[in-house]
Amino acid sequence: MSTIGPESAELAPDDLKNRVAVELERTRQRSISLTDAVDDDDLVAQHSPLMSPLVWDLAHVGSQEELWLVRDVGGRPALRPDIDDLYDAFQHSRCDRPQLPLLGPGESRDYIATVRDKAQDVLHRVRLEGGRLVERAFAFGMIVQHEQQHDETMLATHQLRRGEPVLHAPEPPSMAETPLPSTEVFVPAGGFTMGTSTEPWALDNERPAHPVHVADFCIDTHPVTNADFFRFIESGGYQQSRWWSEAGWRHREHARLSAPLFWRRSGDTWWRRRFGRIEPVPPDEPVVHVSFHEAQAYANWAGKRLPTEAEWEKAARFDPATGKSMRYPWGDSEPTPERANLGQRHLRPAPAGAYAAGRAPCGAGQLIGDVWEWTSSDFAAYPGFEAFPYREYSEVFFGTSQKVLRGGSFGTDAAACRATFRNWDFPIRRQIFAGFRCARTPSRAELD
Ligand code: AVJ
Ligand code: FE
Repeated sequence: MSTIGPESAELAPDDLKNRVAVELERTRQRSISLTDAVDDDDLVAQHSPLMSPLVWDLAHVGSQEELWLVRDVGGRPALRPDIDDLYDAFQHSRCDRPQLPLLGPGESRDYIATVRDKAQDVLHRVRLEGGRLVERAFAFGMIVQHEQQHDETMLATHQLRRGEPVLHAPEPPSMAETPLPSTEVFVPAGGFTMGTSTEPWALDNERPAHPVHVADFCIDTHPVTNADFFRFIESGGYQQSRWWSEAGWRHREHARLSAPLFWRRSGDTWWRRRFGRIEPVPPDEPVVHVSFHEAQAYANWAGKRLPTEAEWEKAARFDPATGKSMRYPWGDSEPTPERANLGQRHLRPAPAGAYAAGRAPCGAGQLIGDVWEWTSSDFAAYPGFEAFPYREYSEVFFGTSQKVLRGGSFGTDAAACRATFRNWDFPIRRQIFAGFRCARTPSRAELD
C-alpha cells in the first residue's frame, strides 16, 4: 500500500514521478482484476438500477484521464471527443447507461490502455511546477483517486451482482490481542484543526485547514456491530416510528425496510449474501449496508446519536499531546495491513476490536477502513472553500440532500482515504459499504 503525502515536497521531481507512475499502475491492476473477473455479458449487464454497467465505469475512468491528464495537463489533442458525452456522469443517470451506445468490453480495454500510454508519456515530460494542477502532481493524484473510487463502486456492483462468487481474498484478522479498553471514550471540549491545506492530494472539499471548537462528547470505540444491530431489530426497532426521523420513517415504510441490505432471516438465524456467498451474519463484525436513516434510528434507540463530522474528525486525528491534527489516527505514516482494513485486501470488515495498531489517541479504533461511517452532517463547504479543479467534483453536491460519510471501508484504497477525506451520499443509500458508530453528549452530572 502506498500513498503520496506531505513528504512529497522533499522528493526530487523524478522520484515523485516514479511514485506516481507506480500508483497509476497499481490502481489500473485493480480495475483490470475487477473487470476480468466476469465475462463480457456480465460486464455490459445492469446488475442494479443504482449502478452503471461495469463496462461504463471502466471506460469512464479512461475518459476522465483523457480529459485531465492528456488534454488538460498534456495539452494534447483529444483521442475520442466523440465519446465525451457518453462518459460524462452528469449527462446520463446510472440506470440509463446500459441503453447508451457504449464502447464494448474489448474497445473499453483498448481505449483505457491507449489513454494510459499517453498519460504516462505526459507524466514523463511534464514539469511539475507553475500551476496548482501540476504542483506535486495533483492532477495525477486526482486521477488515481478517481479510478480507485470507481473501483470501490465496481466492488459495490459485484456485491449486488447475482451468481457464483468470482472474487477471492483472505480473511481479515480477528479480534485484537489488545482488547478495547471500553465501549466509548470521552473527548473533552476544545479546538482542533479540521481539514487540510498541506495534504498534496487532498480534494477541494477537504480544504482549507480551519480551526473548529468542539464541545465535550463521547464516541464509541468501534463501529456498531451486527450483534448490536440484532438487538435493535429484535426489540422492534424497524416497527417503531419513534426512533426514526420523519423522512426516515417515510422511507422505511415506502421501501419496506426491515433489516440491512443483503440480509435474510431463516428460522432463528440471520443470513447474508456477500459477494455471491451465503453465510450466517457474523455477530462481532461492524454492520454494513445500512442507510443513514437506519443508522440514525439505531442511535436514537440506543439513547445516543450519530457523531457530527467535526466530532468524527477530531476523534480520528487530534493528538492532545501535541495539539496537532494528524493524517491518520495512528500518526502521519501511511496505512499498513496492521493498521487498517483497506484496499479490498479482504472482502469484509474485520471484527470490532481488530487493528489495535490503528487506534487514535482518544482510544477509538477502526476509524480508518472496515466500513464507511455515516455522520449527522450535511455535505457542506468549509469556510474558505474554493472549487478545484471543477465545480462538479464537490460543489454541486453541497446542500441538505447529501450526508457525509467518513473513514473509508475495506473496499477503499489508501490513496483515496485519510482522516480528512469526505465521502457523501443520499441518506437512503445502502449499497455502499456503509456502517456507523454512535456518539453522545455527556450529561452535566457525568462531567462534575
Ligand atoms: C465521492 C464517491 C461520492 O463516486 O460519486 C467519482 C466520487 N466523483 N466520479 C462518486 C466521484 C466523480 C464520488 N464520491
Ligand atoms: Fe467519476
